[in-house]
Amino acid sequence: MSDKRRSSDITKNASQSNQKNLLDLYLENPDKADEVAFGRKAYSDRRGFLKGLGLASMAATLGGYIPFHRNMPGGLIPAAMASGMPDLQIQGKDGLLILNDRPVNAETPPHLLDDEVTPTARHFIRNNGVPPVNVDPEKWLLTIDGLVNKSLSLKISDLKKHFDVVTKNLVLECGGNGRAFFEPKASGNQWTYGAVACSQWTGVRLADVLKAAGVQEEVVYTAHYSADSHLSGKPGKLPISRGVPIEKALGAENLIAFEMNGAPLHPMNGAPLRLVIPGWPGSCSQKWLTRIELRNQVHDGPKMTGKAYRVPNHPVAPGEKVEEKDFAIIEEMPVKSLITFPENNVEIRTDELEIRGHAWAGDRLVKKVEISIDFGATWQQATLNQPVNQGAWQRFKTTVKFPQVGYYEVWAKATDEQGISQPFAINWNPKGYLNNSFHRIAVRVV
Ligand SMILES: Nc1nc2c(c(=O)[nH]1)N[C@H]1C(S)=C(S)[C@@H](COP(=O)(O)O)O[C@H]1N2
Ligand SMILES: [Mo]
Repeated sequence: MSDKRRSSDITKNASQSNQKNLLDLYLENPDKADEVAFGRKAYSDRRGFLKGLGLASMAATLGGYIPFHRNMPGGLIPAAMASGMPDLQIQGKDGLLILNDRPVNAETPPHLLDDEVTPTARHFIRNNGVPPVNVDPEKWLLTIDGLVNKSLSLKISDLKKHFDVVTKNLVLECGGNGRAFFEPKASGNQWTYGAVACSQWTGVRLADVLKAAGVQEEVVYTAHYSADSHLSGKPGKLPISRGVPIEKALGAENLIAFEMNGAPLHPMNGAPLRLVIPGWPGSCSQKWLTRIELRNQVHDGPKMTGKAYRVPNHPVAPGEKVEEKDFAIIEEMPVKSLITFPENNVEIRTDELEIRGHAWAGDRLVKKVEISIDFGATWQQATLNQPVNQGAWQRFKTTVKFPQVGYYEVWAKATDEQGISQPFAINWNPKGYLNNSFHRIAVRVV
């Protein structure tokens, strides 16, 4: 049909990018691409015309309301994406690469994460469902209930009025960051390096709010609920509802946040209210937060059970089948580092080069970062800053000297305060979580 012809017209443009991106997906399978970008609801609606969630998410993606949306055929590549650009254009986001999966999932190339505080435009997006639309921050309500002395129902203005408002730089990293490098392949978003960020969050301490409600003796776990909807469009079906042990929840580092980087949260990063639970998988940090329930058992909401955000509780060989009873919930994230300067594949004409990046280690401190330019034969220690607050990443910096022209790889290795270092090899697990192997970049000295 004519849709097909439109697609093939731009094949040349698209093939310039070797990134698996939404444009490629449109070329391969326009209906699937609609589903990926705008949700299953939009996909079916576009047979008729775009409306509701589908229209709202398309408008958000394309950066504006679409007056003639009724005329847009299903599976048509929006021209905004078809100009040979590898990036999905999302209003307020810049330079992110879209991954081939469900409604908007986008990561940040490492060299765009060079800032101490990640700009909102470069904060990755990981959605399991379809974000809520027509959000009114003034009317937004957060409920704290379950095993509490007194249930609370709080507006954002109540949070600001009754609790300390604090600002912290906090690392969020998806548990599946680095999944693309697993062999055999693990299913799920093929994140490379960029499902991590350290923005500056403003909000109230989760602990203060829970204590105000009164945490009862038998509480062991939190359960987080939100206003996004399931891809199936089934009312009441939750895309994700995770929680953390109460001991972690009561840590002073965790926020219920209403601002990032001095402005209201970005719609794709959870506006108007979200949790930020640094040091643990990003999935613990519920976006579009509406309710926290305190429970006397480990939470069993969607993505808490089975293989989701779980890893084998004993070492396994690559490709080995693991029984479900042998999986354990991921808690603290492992030590990791990222080289943010220079960009991978640089060519330089000098023999000295500054190397910069960040390192982080769950709830622990990073003790040292080492750099190698000889495939790990020798290492030199980089200078390493203390975190600006608990939960922030730590800047590292050093200058390396290349002995002669040629091809080099710069490797980074961080070690945490317990003496645990990043491994060279990937710790394979069925769902591809927790890849904290060295970050490597290529440098050509010419
Ligand atoms: N309500 C809701 N919260 C959510 C998610 C989601 O799909 N829905 N995704 C989680 C996952 S898996 C991650 S890694 C982080 C990503 O946060 P970001 O999109 O702001 O980068 O949000 C978490 N919170
Ligand atoms: Mo995630």
